[in-house]
Amino acid sequence: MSILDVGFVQRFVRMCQDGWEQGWHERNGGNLSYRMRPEDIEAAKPYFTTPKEWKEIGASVPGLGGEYFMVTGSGKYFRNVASDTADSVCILEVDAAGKRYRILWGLVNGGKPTSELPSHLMNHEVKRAVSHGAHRVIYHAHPANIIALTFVLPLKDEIFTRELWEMMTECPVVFPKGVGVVKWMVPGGREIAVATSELMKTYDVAVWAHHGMFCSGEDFDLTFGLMHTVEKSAEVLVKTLSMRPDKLQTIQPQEFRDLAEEFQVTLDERFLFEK
Ligand code: 2HA
Ligand code: ZN
Repeated sequence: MSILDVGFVQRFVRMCQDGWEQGWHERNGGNLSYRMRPEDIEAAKPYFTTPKEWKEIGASVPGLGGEYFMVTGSGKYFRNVASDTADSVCILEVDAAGKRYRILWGLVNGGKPTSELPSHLMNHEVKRAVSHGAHRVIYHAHPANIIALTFVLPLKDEIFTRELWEMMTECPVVFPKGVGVVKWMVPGGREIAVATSELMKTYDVAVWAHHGMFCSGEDFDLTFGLMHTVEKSAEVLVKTLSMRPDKLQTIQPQEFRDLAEEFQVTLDERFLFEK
């Protein structure tokens, strides 16, 4: 047995590999974090090394005091996570106040957790609260089609949500709450973390203009599937806009309402405006 045989570690590694194979993680692009369950901590504990020193998170997350996370490393490549897991990712513990962290396993050749740690942890704090503990995965990637759309669509939640919903019938069922959009900001800092976590109170998806996307979910499959669905829809929109700037036909507001009733999801009327 090694820590690489533990279930959550295998699912974490597989998700990194899946994202790499989608082409969403050029070079060191993107990052992934997982809030560990008590049974994950128990299973991983025998492999923990001597804790590293406590470091500042760069954000305050009191709602995550004492929680453990597996996260990708800053500057590490998703491409290498499967072949060199212990070099590429780490397990960290957040202190009781939610201000500092320390590494308990991984990043064996040195390094730090993801440069987007403030965004990840602030998103986890919000999602843990609003989902009553259900959400555990925060995923950041650089999918090309959603990024392309941030150059041609107004950076408004209503516009992005409606356009993405129209492109594939399953979309309103997969992300009924819609998507939020963050204007261009310097990545890695507190400001973009605050803006993103504000959107995460409402949405499970935040688009970062000219950069990429953040998704939140209960487990690895749901969170990867969410990123995959939004990006697929964005791809259809890019293809459609490339063929002709206006749609000849599309799904209508009343048809969305019919869909919502059949699939028992609630769609905010904010997104069902008449055009
Ligand atoms: O390089 O994606 O946003 C990691 C990132 C920063
Ligand atoms: Zn990024």
